[in-house]
Amino acid sequence: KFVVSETSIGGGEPIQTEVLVIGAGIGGIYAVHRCLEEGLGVVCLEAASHVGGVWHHNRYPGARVDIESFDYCFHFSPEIYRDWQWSERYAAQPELFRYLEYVADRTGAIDHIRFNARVVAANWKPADAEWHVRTDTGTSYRARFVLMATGNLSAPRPPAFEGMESFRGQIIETSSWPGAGVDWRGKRVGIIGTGSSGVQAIPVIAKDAAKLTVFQRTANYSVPAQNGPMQADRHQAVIDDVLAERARMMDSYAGINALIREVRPSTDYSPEEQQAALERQWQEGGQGMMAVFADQQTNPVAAELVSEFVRSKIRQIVRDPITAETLCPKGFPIGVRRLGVDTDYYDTFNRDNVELVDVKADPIVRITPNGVETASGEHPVDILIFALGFDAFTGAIDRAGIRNEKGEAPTDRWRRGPRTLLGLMIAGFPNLFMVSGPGSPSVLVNLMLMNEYSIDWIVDCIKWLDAKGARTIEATVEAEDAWVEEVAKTASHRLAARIPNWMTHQGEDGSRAFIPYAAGLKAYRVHAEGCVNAGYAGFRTS
Ligand code: N01
Repeated sequence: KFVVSETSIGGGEPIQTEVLVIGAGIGGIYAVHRCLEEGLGVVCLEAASHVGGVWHHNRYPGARVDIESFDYCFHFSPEIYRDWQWSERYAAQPELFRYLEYVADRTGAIDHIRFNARVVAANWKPADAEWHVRTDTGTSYRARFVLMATGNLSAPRPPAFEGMESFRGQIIETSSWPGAGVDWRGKRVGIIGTGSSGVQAIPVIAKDAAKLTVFQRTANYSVPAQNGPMQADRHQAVIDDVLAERARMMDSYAGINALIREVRPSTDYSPEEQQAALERQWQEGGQGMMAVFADQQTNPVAAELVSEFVRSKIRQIVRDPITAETLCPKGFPIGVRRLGVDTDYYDTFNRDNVELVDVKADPIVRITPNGVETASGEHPVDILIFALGFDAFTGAIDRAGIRNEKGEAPTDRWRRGPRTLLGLMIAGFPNLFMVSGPGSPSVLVNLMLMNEYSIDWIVDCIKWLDAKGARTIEATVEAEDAWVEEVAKTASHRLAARIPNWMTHQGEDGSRAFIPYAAGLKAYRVHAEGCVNAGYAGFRTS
């Protein structure tokens, strides 16, 4: 029902549209819906055969959201919110995928999405004040505006291990899990990568594999989700007034209920009270572990208190002391990398069929025909799974082949980190909008809410341009410079900005920049709305 191949509409003449949306994930679906509401001509191009974005591609076993489902869904429509019943506190990938199909269908967005259409080139033509866009099937589009709804974590980081081509078994990436499924029952499985994807997949695969070998480079902090059926009363409380809830969440740091709480600095508590608060949070489960104390993301002592609590849990759960110690994250505090939210992750290492290989101490040398060779010897496997993460933030932007009138790519000037105005536009690239791009709170907050906010801002901006009879809008270099400075300033006191991870940009000149805007959604809105109220200050129109 949902598959409309782009080739079926391809033709010689470019297809004209006012707005061209790239990507039919969470952002793309909502962007199409908002354009339709405002009467803007819109086409959405999606490389995959279905909507869903990351929730289509990341079909690995155990994949589920790490923010509670009644938060991690669209809030713009009380009717849609009311009519979709989540079955679990943390919905699994198949349910999230069905939900996004449902919203695309219910809003009518689906009729404006062309599937199997990967954008390979987008060139700004100043004479026409239009973007000329081409897909991999050769179909061309001319659009006044391009909206990059391509996601920050959508371009997989491909495995590049020596000897991969010699492997005789099956190679799989969590970020592009085969639609037909994978049968690992009774097989020897190896998995490389223990980030959010790895910690979710490992417990599920371990249950049926003959043997699971986990190759861990950096131990990551993870906490139990304490998943279960959706708590109907909590869900109902939101249904009763969805728009008030939306406003409340937009007025918070992250738009995540587990993080909206009055907390005091760790120094306000006695050691016993600190441990009791941490234990309560462990039993509650989920991302709330990031917000037990007000100072845990800025004060190294508070951060270490929470970190050591989680390490003590790992040591309690994992029976073999050497394995437990290898699983204990060290050298960086909890929260500076994305916190894993799991079901039975640490307990999985008590199973007889699970082996942990510390590839920092025992590095991977190459992939062999039979498995993975580390310095200490060969680990034979039948299936090798890579959970290596993403070319975050810039990967999807680079892959779309965007060029301005000078032939520059958006990231050409990003050698010391992304340069954007509000994570929405890039100087030198008129009429090109990014949805929740680098320099917005993006991955630090609930992306459902973030995308709604970003897209509402963009659509309002297009309406404003139309009302004043302008054809183009572009960020000025000065405003972009000022925003880059603001982003750096807000990150400067955060521990996360000091530790290399996928949220930090490492420049070849040794520079390091924290990519998201770190002061949260509420503070971001002050800037984004201040800009609008000042007549789109920092933007130039023509
Ligand atoms: O990727 P990651 P992810 N040799 O980059 C390892 C979101 N997400 O897909 O840390 C050996 O976190 C790497 O090791 P190291 C969420 O925002 C959300 O798991 O670089 N190992 C690391 O262990 C998340 O943060 C959900 O030393 C290598 C792993 O691969 C983000 O996506 C679920 C290696 C990559 O971890 C990314 O998560 C899933 C090598 N050469 C993802 N190269 C939910 O909502 C890399 N690694 C629950």
